[in-house]
Order: sequence, then structure tokens, then C-alpha cells
Amino acid sequence: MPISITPTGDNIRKEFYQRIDPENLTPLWEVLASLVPESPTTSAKAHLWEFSTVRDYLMEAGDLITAEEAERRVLILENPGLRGQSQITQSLYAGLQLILPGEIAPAHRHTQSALRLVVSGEGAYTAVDGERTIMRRGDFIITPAWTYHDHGNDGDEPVIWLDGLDIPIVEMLAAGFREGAPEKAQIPTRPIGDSLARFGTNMLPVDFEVEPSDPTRVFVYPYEEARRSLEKIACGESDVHHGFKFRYINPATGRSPMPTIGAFLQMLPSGFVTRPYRSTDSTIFLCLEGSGRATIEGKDYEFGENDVFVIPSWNTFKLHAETETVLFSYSDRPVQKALGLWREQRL
Ligand code: GTQ
Repeated sequence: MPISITPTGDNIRKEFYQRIDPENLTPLWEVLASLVPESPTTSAKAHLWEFSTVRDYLMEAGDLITAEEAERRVLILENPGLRGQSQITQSLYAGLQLILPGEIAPAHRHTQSALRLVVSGEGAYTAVDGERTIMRRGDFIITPAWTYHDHGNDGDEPVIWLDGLDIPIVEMLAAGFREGAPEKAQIPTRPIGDSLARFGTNMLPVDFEVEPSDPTRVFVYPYEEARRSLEKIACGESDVHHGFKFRYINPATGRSPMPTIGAFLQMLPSGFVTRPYRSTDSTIFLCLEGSGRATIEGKDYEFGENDVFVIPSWNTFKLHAETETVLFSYSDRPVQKALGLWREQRL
């Protein structure tokens, strides 16, 4: 006589899941807690990339492929918790780009927005919308969505910068478009410094109108000026969580330079230790000056000049400046703010 096994509740359910599976159906109650978590969860991990390590590999890549063949000769900083996805956080991309003397990274445009933070070497330029910007260390340069851009190196040393893009955001929205430009390098249509003169001196062209979500028409935020401002405010009272910290803005709107990526610059005096802090915008940091230690969820990451580290969403961290330290950082904060999602906790 065949023994009939009475299925347990579990087995009945599993059998049910299997039956609905071919219809592309799946039960919410098995995944609800992870879909709608009590607090942010991300598989992204805190991590630090030492610049000297990345630079050596990047220089090796310089022998393997030209900037032109590669289109962009970049080593992607891939989050150890998100390998294979070209992401440094769940929403943003980071890479270090190398351009050798005489090279051109050909002009193209795409719907992804990009920022550059110049890390090492002099003599390169980025051309945005027909205007060249000379890249100097610490300069924050942007390429708004759908603006033609090419990079070139007229100098005699390798130039390396950090690229930050909103690639994962655009991918999530399936809104990515790209096209090449007619010329390899854009023919300049405006002199160097034109956009800064028109839009970056506390004035705007008289008939210039702007929408709140428009990206800035200022393409470069020179480090020299930013550094001078940090120096000045550092005489005053510091914020216990941030030291002395600025956010970069579109001077015509007071909002972030680009709608999807926010960028920041802060100084921590020698010996300064920030109070524990967390926020929902996973943030990528690059140390421009000085050295110190980031303690992220209790784990220490020692950083020095040009090192890059990432702090995932809602991870509690402290920053300890060994010497006077300047940190650049970027995150998806403007997106979260626009959607009413951004939260921070000052401990
Ligand atoms: O410079 O246009 O790191 O299109 C990745 C994609 C840089 C760029 C990146 C890009 C660029």
C-alpha cells in the first residue's frame, strides 16, 4: 500500500510557489522584510583604495591601450560588495582616468552626468560644450548630461583624475543614450574661462533664465579658490560632525551643480576628530591634503593623499585628521532630497 506523506505547511507552500512560478508570479510574504527594511540595507561595503596601488596599475594600463582606443582609459573602483556591476555604491560609479602626454580621449556625449576631481599631473584639459578647461590638481570639473566632452593632454606628464558618474541611476531608469561627436576633439567655440566669467562671479547674463533642476553652466570650480575659502572659514567655529564643510552649488540656483550628484569639500584641522555621524547618501571621499583615519562601523581605514574611500548608506563613521586634512566627497544626496528620502543622524 503506497504511503501517502501528508505535506507539511511548508511543503504545501513550496508546491504552490512552484506552480505559480511559470506564470511569473512570486509571493510577497517571503521577501517583504527585505524589500521594505526597517533601515537602509545595501550590499555595498566600506572600502579604501590606496592611490599608489591604483596609480601603478593605471600606468601599466597606459602601456596596454591608448586613450583613443579605450575611448576612456579608466580603472573602475568597484565596491567589493558589488563586484561585476561597475559601481562604487548602489547609485554611483567611480573610476580613475589616465591621459598621457599628447593623447586625446575622443569627444562624445551621454545622458549620464559626470564629475572630475583632478588628482595628479598638470597640462590636461577637458572640453565641455566647446569650451576647454585646464585641469589643475583639486579642481572640480563637471560634464552635465548630454554635453559633448573630450579630454586631452598638451603637457608633458601623465594626468590622472577621479571620475564620478551617475551611471547606476541612469541604468535603473533605463534612460541611457550616447553618441560620438563629429570631431575627435571639439573645436573650441568659446575661450578658456568663458563659463566662469559669465556664470561664476556672483552675476548672470541679464536675460539668463534657469529651471531649478538645470545643471550649472559653470564647468569648473578651481581648487585654488575653494582652498582659500576653506582657509578663511577655518578661523571660525567648526561643526562637530563635519569640521569646515562646503557643498558645491550651481550659482544660478543654489542647488547642486548637477541634479543627480552632490559634491562637497571639507577641511579638518590637525588632530580634529568628528563626532559619529550617518546619512542615507552613500558617499565617496578623496583625500586631497593631509592624512588620517576613517572609522566606519568600528573599523579603521587609514587614508593619505589621493586615497579614495567609500562609506555606504547609514554606516556610522568618524573622521580623524592626523594632520590638517582636506577631503573632497560626492554622493546621490540631491536625488534623495528631491524625493524626500534623505536622512541624517548626528550622534
Ligand atoms: O570621461 O566621458 O569614467 O563616459 C566613464 C564613462 C568617464 C568620460 C568614465 C565616461 C567617462
